[in-house]
Amino acid sequence: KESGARKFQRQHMDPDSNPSNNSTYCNQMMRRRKMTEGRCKPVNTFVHEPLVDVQAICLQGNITCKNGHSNCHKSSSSMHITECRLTNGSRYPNCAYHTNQKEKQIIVACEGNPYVPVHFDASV
Ligand code: 139
Repeated sequence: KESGARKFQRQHMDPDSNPSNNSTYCNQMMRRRKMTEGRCKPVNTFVHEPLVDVQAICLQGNITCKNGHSNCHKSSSSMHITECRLTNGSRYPNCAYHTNQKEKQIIVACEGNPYVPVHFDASV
């Protein structure tokens, strides 16, 4: 079975690309990374930074997550990200997304030993 750490990497890591406002990025990536199977995942963020830099966030500022748990961490630096948001008229199985590039600090939840990202909480 896929581990939480691997699932985070599949859903949120894309270190080797920087989509130049490529409006098809999210439509392709949400499908390629299997977030349009069974339903259209409504919001998903991809991070364009080295995996080691995202894993290191687990050692950075500890904060409370949206669900009230205390295992969230905010990156000390801003990161290159792409936010994928389902378009208003989009209906499964035709999942269509808005693609938005941003540079923001990100908040992830970490778990395990090694203590690594398993959930994307927010960007700020
Ligand atoms: P999710 O199933 O939420 O978590 P995504 O992050 O991809 O999957 N876990 C925690 N979950 C929440 N809070 C904590 N403190 C947790 N600690 C451990 C994956 C696994 O992480 C575990 C859970 O038990 C779970 O098994 O918000 C809903 C989805 O939307 C995404 C992130 C999230 O899915 N999203 C939201 C973005 O990608 N970007 C945004 O800006 C907002």
